[in-house]
Amino acid sequence: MSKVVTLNEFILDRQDDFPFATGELSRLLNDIALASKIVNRDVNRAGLVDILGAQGNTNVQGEEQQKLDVIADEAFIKAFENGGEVCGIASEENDDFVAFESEAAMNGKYVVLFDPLDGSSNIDVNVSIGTIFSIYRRKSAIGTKATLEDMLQKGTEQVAAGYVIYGSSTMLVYTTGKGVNGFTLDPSIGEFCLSHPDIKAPETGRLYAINEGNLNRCHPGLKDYCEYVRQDDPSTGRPYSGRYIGSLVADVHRNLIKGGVYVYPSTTNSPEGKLRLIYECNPLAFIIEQAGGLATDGKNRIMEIEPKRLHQRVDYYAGSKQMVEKIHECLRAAE
Ligand code: P6P
Repeated sequence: MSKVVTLNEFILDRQDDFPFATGELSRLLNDIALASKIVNRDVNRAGLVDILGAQGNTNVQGEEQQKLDVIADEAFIKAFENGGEVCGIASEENDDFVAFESEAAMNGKYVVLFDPLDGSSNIDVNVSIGTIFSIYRRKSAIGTKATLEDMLQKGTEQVAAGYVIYGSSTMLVYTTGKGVNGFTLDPSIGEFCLSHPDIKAPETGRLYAINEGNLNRCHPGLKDYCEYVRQDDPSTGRPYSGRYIGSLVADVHRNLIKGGVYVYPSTTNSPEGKLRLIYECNPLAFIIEQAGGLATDGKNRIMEIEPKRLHQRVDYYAGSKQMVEKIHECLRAAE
């Protein structure tokens, strides 16, 4: 039986991956892992304790805040504020960014942008949900309060990114720009253990994740793509399959492992798209590109988009390289 490598051991072994880092990024990744274990515990108890059902508030997106959303948001903010590596955060659940005010935090080198619990509408029906995080070096001076400019950096500036999927098992998947590695939580020891080293997304696949209910309200090229996947894959003679979980992290994770594509286009209802650039699309794009896939807005790399607003939304086409390229072909042909 091969040696169990815990996340902590892996991060320490890979310390040299972070040039000039003196351990802060390692400690920050461990803080995220700890907060994920706390959220995992609450997600697993959701059906038992009175934390199901809406908190009664609505978040900045106008979505009813589930109690677990709020619990997860608070758990991660507390971990970042107390960890001493982070000077400020921006959360998909909060209207504005937060610049921490303690002296220790203001000396933090990093900012974290995150979606504490994506897919939360699935909580009540026990479908996998996820946390998504993105880590940047601050641009403002050490010792000062974090600024909006710290939060609005291009995805190419990320120093690390990842997600936690609370599913049949709980996994933490992250990259620091040196490949993608996945860790599965072993509840018997409370440790994330290396289970998916060096994840590479298959160049192509048979699974496509799109809400076909939007087809009459989005780019006509997507109708052509959905017509294309109704035929067998010409290169294998095998049929495609639609797999849309309605939980971004779960769809993206499956496509990374098995090959596939996830699409959320802008529609007449959501002219800018639904998914948020800095909390969801950029961190997942970093992971997907590091695993050999593509993540675009239908034309350009997601990570090249200059963010203008915290809650900016974008069109999102992400997953196996050849499948994203095929969609680009359909979009161009229909223009
Ligand atoms: P729709 C969840 O709210 C989410 O942001 C993603 O996790 C998911 O892929 C998408 O929205 C589902 O949206 O409009 O198809 O229900």
